[in-house]
Amino acid sequence: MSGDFQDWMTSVQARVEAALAECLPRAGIAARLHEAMRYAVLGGGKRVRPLLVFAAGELAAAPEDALLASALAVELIHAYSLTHDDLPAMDNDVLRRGRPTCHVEFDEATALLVGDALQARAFELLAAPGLIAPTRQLKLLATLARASGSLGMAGGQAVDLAAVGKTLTQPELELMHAMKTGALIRAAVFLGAGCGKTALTDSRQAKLDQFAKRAGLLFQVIDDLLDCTASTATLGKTAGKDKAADKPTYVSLMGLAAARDYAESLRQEALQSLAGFGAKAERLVALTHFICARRF
Ligand code: GRG
Repeated sequence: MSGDFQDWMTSVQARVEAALAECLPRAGIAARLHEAMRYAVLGGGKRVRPLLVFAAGELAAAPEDALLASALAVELIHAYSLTHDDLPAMDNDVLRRGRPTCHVEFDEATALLVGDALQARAFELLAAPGLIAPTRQLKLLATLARASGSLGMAGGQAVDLAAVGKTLTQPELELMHAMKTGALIRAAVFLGAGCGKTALTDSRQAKLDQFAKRAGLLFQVIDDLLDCTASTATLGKTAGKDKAADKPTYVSLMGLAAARDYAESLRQEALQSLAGFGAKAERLVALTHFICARRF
């Protein structure tokens, strides 16, 4: 990782971290809920989706305030999804980011409400007046809503829950992940570039979307690899969960070596999609390598 990219990443993460802490309520009438929301969001996390928002924003010289609102919105949706995913009715996990999951630290009802409230807060932030031209802002809101809903993340989660104990074909597995993990990553990239004052040309937008789809899938294949190769201590969440829960993954479908090769081919495809953007795509290129090199 170049020093320049490391500096950029640290600076974006610090800005996002501070803004996340600022945008979530403290105390008040629903003090316990607010405390749990802060617990779910502020306890670590790589902030990959906010980094993608900011990196994609460089393609369109997007203004900082719109990028920050988009980054926060996407990260709050992500934090809500993890909180709900960990619930006993779903993945039933007790460890997240090296700490007890939200329902363990608080209780199940509170964890449900945390997800609900984070989702609402995400859209409230992205709807802030004056971020960008209203018609373009509406497009960002609609994109994030669609990516989060039954045709995106929530739908992918439903397919995932129904797939336990089944053997999926590669196209079926791919579609599930495109929805469950990929849709939000794709939305992060779309929002970042969409914050620019002028829209990308249709062909550039298509190339960027191609990148986002490959990067989303790459993120998931790496996640599957880490689940069976890394330790619980390194991951900060229970390792080996996919196998224990009899979940179809890229590793169960194709084996460890082939899953590694597949990740490498996805990396190459993602990078090829960015070729026409030149130096403006430098951060997205570095983030693609970062996604591959991540250890947790
Ligand atoms: C409950 C509606 C609903 C959806 C849940 C995202 C999700 C859908 C489930 C999480 C299951 C999972 C482990 C998916 C693999 C990819 C993924 C989202 C990993 C966690 O994201 P990271 O690595 O986490 O970005 P940090 O902690 O760094 O934010």
